[in-house]
Amino acid sequence: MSQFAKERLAVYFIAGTQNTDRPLPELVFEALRGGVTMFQLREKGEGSLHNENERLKLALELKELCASFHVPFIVNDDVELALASDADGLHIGQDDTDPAEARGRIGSDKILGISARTLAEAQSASAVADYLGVGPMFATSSKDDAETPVGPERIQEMRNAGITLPITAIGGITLNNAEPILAAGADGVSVISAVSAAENAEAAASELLSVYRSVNR
Ligand code: TZP
Ligand code: MG
Repeated sequence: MSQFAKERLAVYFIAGTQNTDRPLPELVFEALRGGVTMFQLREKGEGSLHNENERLKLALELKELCASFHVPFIVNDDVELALASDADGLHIGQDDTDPAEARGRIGSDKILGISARTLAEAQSASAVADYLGVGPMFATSSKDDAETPVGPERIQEMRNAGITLPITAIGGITLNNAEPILAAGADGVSVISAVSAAENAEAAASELLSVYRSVNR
């Protein structure tokens, strides 16, 4: 596993072409200016790019943008794209590539994130992941096939059971509900709409960072 610092998870912005009417790099640039600490390209669902060359071109542009802010660039699900763009890491869900296979393909120096909704999933992912994405915390409209929300209690349950891996919470997280999630033992929050649908993405990112800092000082 890579030397992954959990502080990277403070404010994890996730987005794809489908989440904005504007050019994605423009939105990501604003989020980076606002202080997001990690970015994931999640090019998925209705309105997303399917052409391989277009996906790679976008990934390379976003990777460079993130690098200029010293922010890790993570690719969701698509191992080929992560490799082709030399992304800093890969994030996979329970129905995606097998975790051990994914780790083997990206190598030990890259960041591997795995979605875990249950304690059993978290325990099994802990063998190969650098961090866990736990959720959905709350109801969300950003993921078509999102399962029933588990709430911040699930993070507490994982911590009580001895899961020590860095955890980012995901699903329906906003400025107004981030604090109890961090208090429950999450190392940070992952958001799509709280930043991508905000009137001012930079301000939204910076306000989320302020909540993180107010809990972690
Ligand atoms: N995985 C679980 S919930 C979710 C993903 C990708 C969507 C999160 O989006 P939002 O807009 O922050 O609820
Ligand atoms: Mg998936």
